[in-house]
Amino acid sequence: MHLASIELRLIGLPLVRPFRTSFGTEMAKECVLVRVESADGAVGWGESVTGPDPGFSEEWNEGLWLVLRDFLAPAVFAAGDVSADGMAAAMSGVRGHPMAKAALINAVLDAELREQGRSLASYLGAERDRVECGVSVGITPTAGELVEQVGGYLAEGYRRIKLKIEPGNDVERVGAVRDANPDILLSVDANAAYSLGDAGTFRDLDAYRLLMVEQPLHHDDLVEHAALQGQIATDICLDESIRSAADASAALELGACRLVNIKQGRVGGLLEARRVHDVVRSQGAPVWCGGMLETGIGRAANLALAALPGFTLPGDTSASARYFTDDLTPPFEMAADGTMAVPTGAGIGVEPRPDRLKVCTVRVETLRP
Ligand code: OSB
Ligand code: MG
Repeated sequence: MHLASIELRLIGLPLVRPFRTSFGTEMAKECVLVRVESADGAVGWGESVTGPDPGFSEEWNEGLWLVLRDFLAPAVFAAGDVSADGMAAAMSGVRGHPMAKAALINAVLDAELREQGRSLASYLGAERDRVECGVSVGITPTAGELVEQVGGYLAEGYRRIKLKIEPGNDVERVGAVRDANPDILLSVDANAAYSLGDAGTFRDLDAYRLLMVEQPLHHDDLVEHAALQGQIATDICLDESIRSAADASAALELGACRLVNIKQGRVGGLLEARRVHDVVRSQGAPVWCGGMLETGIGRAANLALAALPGFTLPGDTSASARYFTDDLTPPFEMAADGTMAVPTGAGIGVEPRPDRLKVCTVRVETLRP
């Protein structure tokens, strides 16, 4: 399709509770929505997984905005007739910036699929119409509050609990949650807060039968993760370190992890995410769908992806109400059995509600050829 416009929109939605990780505290979801419109009037939406600062990755909202405005949008306009499939090549003159590329590729893919009347889930090769939901629980002021929050999520039906940890808030906290819930699927996510010298902490965590430990070490490292995996029983899952199918393949080959968290935005969009799924599956390892506290736009895309056959563990695909009192889209709800329906409409299957979009918008800029 020929793109007539690319609209960038910075948005902000308050979170129902602060979300604290080893790299910071978020009080609100702030990201960039990309809306593309083709010359024929087809419209598509993409949501960035960037936040207000480069804490999780090198990319962040203002940087993403500039690289889209000054480099990626001009490259895509210059390419003329583009398809989602050909966009990585059209944007290959820009090194890195997978999150910026993802937001634009996903928007074009959504527009194409809406035009064809085909759902994203069907296009990607989904084999389920519902997915299992887990929930990611931020670091709380006290262990008591953590046990209480976990109890609330379990009562709602969540099928896997993931605890954020950091040095000083780890073994004891995990022990408290495990003692209160001997049989649940429980995992931890360190967001790169530890070093190889902390291997003893992870050997202590082995006692709690965790499903996995996510990204214990440096965000960019595979070699040290392989060394740590050799010293502990719990499976390592990588998040930050995996930015492409090639990274995933190398990490498994090296023994740096035994499973992979796929966040489509982190790997350059839905098409590369499917390649990560395929390569990890072919190497015999499971994947699961990560999250970045997405609004309904990003959540819809994640749910379609999570319905692929290699996603064999519950994802960070929680209900809208876990994040927002009022989502950008009609709310995604989880059934009492801890599953959520995969959208069936054309493209991602949802659109922002105009009234909510207006209230949540901080800034808009429309780019044209
Ligand atoms: O590491 O998985 C992470 C949120 C923001 C940044 C990084 C991460 C997360 C989460 C939230 O864990 C998962 C969700 O969207 O519910
Ligand atoms: Mg993570």
